[in-house]
Amino acid sequence: MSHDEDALKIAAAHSAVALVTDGTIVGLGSGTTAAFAVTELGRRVKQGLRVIGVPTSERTAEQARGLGIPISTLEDHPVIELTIDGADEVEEGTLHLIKGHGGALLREKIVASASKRLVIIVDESKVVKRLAAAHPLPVEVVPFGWQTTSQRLRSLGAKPSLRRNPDGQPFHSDGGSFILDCGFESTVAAADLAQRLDHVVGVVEHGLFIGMTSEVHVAAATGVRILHSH
Ligand code: A5P
Repeated sequence: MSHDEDALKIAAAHSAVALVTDGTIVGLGSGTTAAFAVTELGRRVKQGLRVIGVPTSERTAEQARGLGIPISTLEDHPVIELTIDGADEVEEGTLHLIKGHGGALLREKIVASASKRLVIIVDESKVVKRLAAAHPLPVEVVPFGWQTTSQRLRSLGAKPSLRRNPDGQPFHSDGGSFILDCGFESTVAAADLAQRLDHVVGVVEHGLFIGMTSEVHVAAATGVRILHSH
């Protein structure tokens, strides 16, 4: 990761964390950009800001604990005022997203769906005209019979590849699922594909976040611009 890329992630993260006010229940996203937001939130908590964080992954929970950010669960805080999270791709205009490159998409989607406001932080390279043209779509599947599920995804036009750890073993999400990274050769109509994926037996969740984004803080060398959903 270059210094410049980190600087953009930090700029987007700080822009979003500036929205957090005293007493807010905040959803804490996962991934490298969201980690910068958690760091900034930790800094403000040390200065006296009172918040409760609901983390979207074990890794984020550990980071938040280490920074002294009080954390809780959806059981205790079923409604989250504001969630700040990263994304792999943001579709221009619609603000539909691809998430899950970091493997936390299920918990991220559950927290996002419980949030009044979903604020996405990205650098400008992640804003695209069409989703899934450049990056695969992560689809979380039950390990049992995953090959059968993979075949079903092929019939929807996907080219699924089982995500593996560096040691060659299958990657497991925090919930113990596998992830199939699905490339698509032809253009994807994201909302339509999401609906189809919702009905595939064996799919736990997929990384298409349709109509969930409230705003996107996009960092470029010239500054941070904010895209709003309509
Ligand atoms: C985690 O599962 C993902 O959804 C991340 O939010 C997404 O991959 C963005 O990650 P980076 O900020 O590390 O690029």
